[in-house]
Amino acid sequence: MGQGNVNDTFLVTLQRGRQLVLQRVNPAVFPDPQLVQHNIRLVTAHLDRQVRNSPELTGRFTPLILCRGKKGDAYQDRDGAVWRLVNRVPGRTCETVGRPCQARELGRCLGVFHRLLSSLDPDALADALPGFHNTPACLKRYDQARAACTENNTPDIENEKCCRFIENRRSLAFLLNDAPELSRRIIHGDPKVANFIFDRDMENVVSLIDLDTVRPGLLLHDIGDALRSCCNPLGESSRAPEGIHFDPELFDAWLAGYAAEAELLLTNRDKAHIVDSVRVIAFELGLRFVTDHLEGDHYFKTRFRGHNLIRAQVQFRLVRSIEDQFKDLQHIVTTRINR
Ligand code: GN1
Ligand code: MG
Repeated sequence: MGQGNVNDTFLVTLQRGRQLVLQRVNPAVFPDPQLVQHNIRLVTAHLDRQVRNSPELTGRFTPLILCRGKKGDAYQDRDGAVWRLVNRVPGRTCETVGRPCQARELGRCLGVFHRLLSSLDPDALADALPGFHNTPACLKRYDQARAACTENNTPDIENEKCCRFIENRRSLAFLLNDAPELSRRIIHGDPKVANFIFDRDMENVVSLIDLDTVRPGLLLHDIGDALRSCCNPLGESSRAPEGIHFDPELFDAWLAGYAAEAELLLTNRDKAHIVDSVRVIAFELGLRFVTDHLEGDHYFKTRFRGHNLIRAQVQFRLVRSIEDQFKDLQHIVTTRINR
């Protein structure tokens, strides 16, 4: 199932027709898959309790539920991989959205997710993926990969373009880390469009899945990540990076949806850094793709050599498009949520 870049996901249909989702957590990415399971256990139980206590959410947000077997909710394979089963939330997924009402729904659902988890202590969760969303560490790892690469072989032209882009924007990697007092909460860690479930008509978003990266983090990590995905109508695996742009209408609609649910979680500092957060997370993801290319494509699944470079170019185009519209986007933020 799905197009995950890291784990493997399967649809299981039982004899009587009930459907479940079976997942293998990639041990090459998550050093301790039992920690991932610990986080998911806490988060799913909390969401389930919260939704039961919020009648207005019935039918509007369906949480994932871990299936329990006789020996617990996880099976550890001989290769170290952890397997788990969850309910299948009926509905549809997509890689991109085009309509503002869909962007609004995506924002609303992430807002619900953040709001419901705001009553759970972030420190109860483990850091199951050290270094994740640590942009300066991503830059450092890129530097190391690049140094190792120029020693061994001659990099190609596309690669060089990406490297020049990174050189010109090194300071971007420190922007969120150096900003004081941004809100730290439990975050999803990977709220891209494909991780939300729409209903059959593609009108309402009913769930947020793929909880491997739930962790303590900045709300702005999630907000930036969600927006870099939602406001890119051509998608992160577009083969034509030249056409990529950051769509302000989708941005506006997403913010309206998020604010309706979770505006109270955001401080003025958070609000002031929303546009920056999108730029930083797009830059960070681009860095991660280039680094994986230089290291030989061992982290993200790729379909051809150079795939990670194209993905990186898409993210870098987004960064540029956000920079070109910076003032307008800041204005949208103030009209939408700086009341
Ligand atoms: C990876 O595996 P998947 O597709 O859920 C990655 C995210 C990236 C995303 C980009 C653990 O997510 O950080 O944003 O690809 N997950 C991990 O598509 O690295
Ligand atoms: Mg994921």
